[in-house]
Amino acid sequence: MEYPARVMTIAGSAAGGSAGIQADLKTFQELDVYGMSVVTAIVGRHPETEKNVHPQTIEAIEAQFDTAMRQVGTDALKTGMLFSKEVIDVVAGLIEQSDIKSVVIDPVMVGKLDSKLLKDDAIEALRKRLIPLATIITPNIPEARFLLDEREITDVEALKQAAIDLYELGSEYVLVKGGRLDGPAVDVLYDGKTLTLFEAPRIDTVNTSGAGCSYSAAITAYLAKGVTVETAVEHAKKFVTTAINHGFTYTEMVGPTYHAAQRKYGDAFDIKVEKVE
Ligand code: PXL
Repeated sequence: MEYPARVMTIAGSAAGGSAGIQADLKTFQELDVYGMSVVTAIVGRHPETEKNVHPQTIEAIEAQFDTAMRQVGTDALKTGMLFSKEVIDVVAGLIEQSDIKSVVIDPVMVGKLDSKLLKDDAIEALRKRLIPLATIITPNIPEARFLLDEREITDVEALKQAAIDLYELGSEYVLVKGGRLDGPAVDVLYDGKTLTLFEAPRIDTVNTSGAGCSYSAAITAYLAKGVTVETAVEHAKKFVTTAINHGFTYTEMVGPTYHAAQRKYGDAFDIKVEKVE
């Protein structure tokens, strides 16, 4: 038997099941890779105290990473919600000491339901310590703006320029996701030489909680399987677009994407891939 490729997520636990570790593990399972997790914090709002982020200790974070690496090892790693400068520094150290081939950094900052998922003083550590270790970073528009200079990003031209400028932070690839623009959902990939545009149709739904987590988890899964970054992004965008297309909600709150959609309903979407020299 050929064993599945191994993937690890270092991220927050989202109690509602749509985002964070839960979205990552569901995505990993759908794409037939062996998923492992390091929980950095638990996100769930207490009805009386209103406390929403419950950080784990550095000891607990290191223990999870060490256990997963010794029991299994990993081919690819993604990071999601890291929350504090201290956690970012520790995670950067763990990555530096490992020989993990592919590292996907999703610079998670704010959740769909407006949870603050990164402390203000952590942004410098993200920029200086973690992003230079990345194979690929996957900011959405608010995250790209925050990592740059708060510039406006209101069209695909600005998305391309943001990708070019973010490349200076030292990752091998930058993927800036244009999901918040009007029109089709265009993402821009930059490798220091070539801009590649990935376009999917816009889907009219509010139930996209965890879409970004699931997208970067799918990229991680495909990289673990050994495809190129460009192919990983294309396949992952197809996966997440299909999951968004079948998004739903159990309540009046913003609901999850449907991770099983591609398996159950097949690929509904072709991703248009266009290279710009
Ligand atoms: O979707 C961003 C996100 C990431 N990680 C965790 C979250 C959320 C959004 O709520 O809770 C743990």
